Amino acid sequence: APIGVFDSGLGGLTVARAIMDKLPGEDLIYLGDTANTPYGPKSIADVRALTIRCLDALVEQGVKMLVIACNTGTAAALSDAQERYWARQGIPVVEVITPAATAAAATTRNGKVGVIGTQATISSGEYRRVLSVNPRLEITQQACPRFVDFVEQGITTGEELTDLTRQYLAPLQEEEVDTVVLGCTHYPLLTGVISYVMGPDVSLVASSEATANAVYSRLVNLDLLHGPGGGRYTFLSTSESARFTQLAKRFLGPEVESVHM
Ligand code: DGN
Repeated sequence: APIGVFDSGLGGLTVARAIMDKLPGEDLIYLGDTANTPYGPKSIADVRALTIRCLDALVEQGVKMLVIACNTGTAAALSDAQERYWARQGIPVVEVITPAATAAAATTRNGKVGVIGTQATISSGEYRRVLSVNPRLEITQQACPRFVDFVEQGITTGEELTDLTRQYLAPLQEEEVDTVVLGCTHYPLLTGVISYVMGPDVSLVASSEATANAVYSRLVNLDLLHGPGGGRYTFLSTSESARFTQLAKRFLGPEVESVHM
């Protein structure tokens, strides 16, 4: 059975990409809620309802595991999803916040961790909650609401973006964080400018990488690895597909030619 990967739109393709790279033998169904993207500015209650509806749709496709590839969706629906799918139906749920927080805790040397994400993700305080389990860590959060728009317009460099990045990241620099969690699916595409502004001594933790590692170990622990021979990918979106396919190139790379709706 395939792994079901959900995101509010396209950004989760960075997570899908990382899973495809680490687990080339697995089938994958991706569902992007492009009709309702972006989730970032919506209320937590709205994001929760939209997320559960999409996860239900993936369960109907017969997935063996759910991956909430969206940070905003995770922030809103994590505990509901664990209860609904894992506790009641035995379908494991992997999300993006815990793996990224764990990776950040392992990466930081001075204990000062910065978290950036959408407005809803930062307001939810979920990253802070998960990271605070470790009393050694000092956490600085910053919402970067305009980053998603830049990425979706294909702008990942340039003066305007660099200035905005300096502005957003100033509080993290003031606190002298040595590790930054890229707490949004779109931000791996901005690692160039974020690294440039933060400097070479600061580590960036992408939730996509950390999540793919978590998917791997969960599948092994539950004895659900398919093994070699799979690798069939299906990409679904909740709105018309032309823009999805065009933008998907930016996130997924060459495989995007095989996108079917
Ligand atoms: N996928 C969302 C996230 O990871 O927070 C970003 C896109 C959005 O819906 N704003």
